[in-house]
Amino acid sequence: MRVAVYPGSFDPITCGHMDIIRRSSKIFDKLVVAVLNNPSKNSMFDFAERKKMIEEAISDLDNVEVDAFNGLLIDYVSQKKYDVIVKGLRAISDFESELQMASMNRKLNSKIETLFMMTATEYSFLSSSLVKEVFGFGGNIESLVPKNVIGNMIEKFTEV
Ligand code: COD
Repeated sequence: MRVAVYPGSFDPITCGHMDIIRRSSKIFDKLVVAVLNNPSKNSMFDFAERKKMIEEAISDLDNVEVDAFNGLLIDYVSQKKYDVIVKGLRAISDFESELQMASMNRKLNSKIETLFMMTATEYSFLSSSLVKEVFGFGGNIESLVPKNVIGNMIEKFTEV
């Protein structure tokens, strides 16, 4: 069984992330969405909130599950005996840092490959940070995040 890991902060999960999840889940037997649980990282949603939003968004996908990791991604993937890391690529700007991370991960464990999936054109501009910024200034994010995320955003912004 080929298991792929799609790691990220997902603060919050966006339609760009969901596109990569849906497409890569068709290629592998199982896809694990691995959420970085790093309390020192300044995220808007805490780990439990980010994980719950993903679980709700993927509920129709049978071979996708959500897990947590901290520390080095490559250690997590090796310990779990997973096969492949999947990453999304939006633009040339992503390429440099993703190449650096993939090369470092390969140096640390040459058995685990990183596969890149090009973003769908309609999400090529989309990031969690922009979603938060647009929403914070009253912009419409309905086509940018899964439906269940909107309620969480409203809650978060009214509690601030
Ligand atoms: N379309 C397609 N893909 C997208 C989109 C979009 N619109 N938006 C984001 N993505 C991709 C990103 O390119 C990334 O592959 C993934 O989705 C997750 O995105 P984010 O923004 O939620 O997550 P990041 O980029 O903050 O996650 C970085 C990691 C957590 C993967 C990284 O920091 C990491 O591996 N940390 C663990 C520590 C470690 O191992 N460090 C050494 C690395 S060599």
